[in-house]
Amino acid sequence: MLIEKSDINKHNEALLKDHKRKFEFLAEGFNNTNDILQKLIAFQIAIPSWALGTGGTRFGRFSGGGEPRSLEEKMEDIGLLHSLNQSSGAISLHIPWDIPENINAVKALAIEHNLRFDAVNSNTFQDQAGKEYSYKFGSLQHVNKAVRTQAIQHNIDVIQHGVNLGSKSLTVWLADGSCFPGQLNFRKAWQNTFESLQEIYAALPADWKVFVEYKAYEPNFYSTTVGDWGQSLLYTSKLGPKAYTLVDLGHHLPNANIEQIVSLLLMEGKLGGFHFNDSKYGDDDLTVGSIKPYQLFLIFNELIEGMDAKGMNHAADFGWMIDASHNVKDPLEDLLQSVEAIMISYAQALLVDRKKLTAAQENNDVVTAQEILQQAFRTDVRALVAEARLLAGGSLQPIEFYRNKKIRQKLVAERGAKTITTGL
Ligand SMILES: [Mn+2]
Repeated sequence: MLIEKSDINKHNEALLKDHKRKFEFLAEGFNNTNDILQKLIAFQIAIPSWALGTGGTRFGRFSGGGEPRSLEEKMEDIGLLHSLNQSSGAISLHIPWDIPENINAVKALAIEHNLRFDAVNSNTFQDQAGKEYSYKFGSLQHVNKAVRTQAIQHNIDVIQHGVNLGSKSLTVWLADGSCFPGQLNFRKAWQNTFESLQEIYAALPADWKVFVEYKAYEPNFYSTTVGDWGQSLLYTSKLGPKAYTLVDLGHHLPNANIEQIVSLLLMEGKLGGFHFNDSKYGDDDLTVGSIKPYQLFLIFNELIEGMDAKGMNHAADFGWMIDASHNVKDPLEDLLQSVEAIMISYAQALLVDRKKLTAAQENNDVVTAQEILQQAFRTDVRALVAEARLLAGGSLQPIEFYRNKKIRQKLVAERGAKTITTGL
């Protein structure tokens, strides 16, 4: 469904006076407002193709209706989000759930919706139709070389799909691990996984990256073969310069200091990308910023500090992606909330007075250091983020627009109430 620009303008007009009042009040407090606005406009977050339908849990799935039935409809949904917030101009594909049937048509659709293809994701956590071997006991780590070969080939196929679309990176998340002590020889599992990753690495085009994602537990509950950032860093360091670690916020043990992990990976030049979500207990895949907004701000604070120290481009040098699942919310509304939360944290982190913070750190002035961070975090930057959206041609209030225009109802009418998103 294409959103008419004139509808967005009309919607914005009614909100403009109130918005301008809030924005001007806020902007008075900064001397680099334009610089911040330009950075916000440039910052794009990839939407994963698997987050557009209702995810559900192992206990059940409650469809919201009107869910996309094909890759093309998923792209239309992301195009819809992007036209509203102007910050969702990328898609991260999951293979084999989203294998394009007609490459040229899919590429044309991406251009129509102003989307680029971010990392492509392989899947060796499920058995695939028509494939000889099962991944029940792992894929790249498997004790049987034939299983490993099948999984390696799948990843190479995924790279080829990505090349066809113009993607530049592959994300490998492995469910590999063990559920019980004694099940696995850790050393052999590590070696098998490493050798498999080496073969995948060798198939990467020159200008590609591979992201090795880690996860503490689930679906395996005793050990995971890429279980934490240290293990991922070990793989990516040994693989070579095209290999990077990917941080998924939900993939840590409780209370892990993710901002410190991010800072050190960045320092080592091994941070490649992000999967944003939020969690209370584990890999909950909740709306970004819904549970721990301060943590998200602290992560962005380290990201900006580290990227600026290296002269990196905030928007272009990492893969910024959402990885979430929606059980009770409309997925599109949830994604609008997530993108907004990311932009708010990014904007707040841009407000941190770096010079003063460095001085406070050098003087061991703990109180001032904390005050500086909290000054930025407690600034309500929503009008700043909205102004960036407005300048880019988006909606001042995306969720309000979405509801006023009854977009979900229209999608249900178009696609049906009982649709199930491919892959879910
Ligand atoms: Mn992830």
